[in-house]
Amino acid sequence: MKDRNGLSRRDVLKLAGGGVLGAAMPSLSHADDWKFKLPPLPYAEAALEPYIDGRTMGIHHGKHHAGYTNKLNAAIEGTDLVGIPIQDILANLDKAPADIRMTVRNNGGGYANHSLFWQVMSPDGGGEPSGALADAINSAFGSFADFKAVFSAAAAGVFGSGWAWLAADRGLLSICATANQDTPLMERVTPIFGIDVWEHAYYLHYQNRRADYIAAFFNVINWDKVTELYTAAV
Ligand code: MN3
Repeated sequence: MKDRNGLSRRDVLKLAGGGVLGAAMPSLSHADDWKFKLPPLPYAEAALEPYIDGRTMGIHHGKHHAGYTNKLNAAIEGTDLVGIPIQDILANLDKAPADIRMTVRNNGGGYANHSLFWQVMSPDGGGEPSGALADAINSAFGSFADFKAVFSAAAAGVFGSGWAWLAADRGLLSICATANQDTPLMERVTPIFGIDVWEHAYYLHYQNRRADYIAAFFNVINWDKVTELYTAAV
């Protein structure tokens, strides 16, 4: 059942639990509580060197990701989207007001994509997954080496700016690519890791050598975190 805003009863319950009531009665000190916050990097900017340089990480997080976050907040301020979790906003872009829909798509996607991206990298990363995720990768792609080849080709094949993803649709793993800041969340599929292939992610260190950046990325993948996300998604 949909109300006049196109929200189902379930959406409205989510809204009530997600902070709209709080946003309607702001206190002075909590007036900004509804805003999406830039998550801190879970390691030092230079921690992923030599694979990803600290200056790139600093600009990428402190300027690009911060920019998406601020523009997303500015776009949704005062709208019905306040208080809705980002994955629900992105899965229901058709319900966003038409005049801000593209801004929310680009900056909400950028906010969500980078929030995931920092988590799936680690200075202690690399190697191969084990356990349930390894089984799922072997089952879907044949072997880890086959998976790596297909994923790397997807990332190399993005024309212009975008992402390549490993996504879990219930138990089923798939590799896909998206343009700009689009995300599998828009298709209600859960990304469990992805690589940013916008030039801002690698140009300072790798210039036009995107393939070298993709190869280096495999040395910092945080498979423990990806396994956790996979387990949560299935
Ligand atoms: Mn980026």
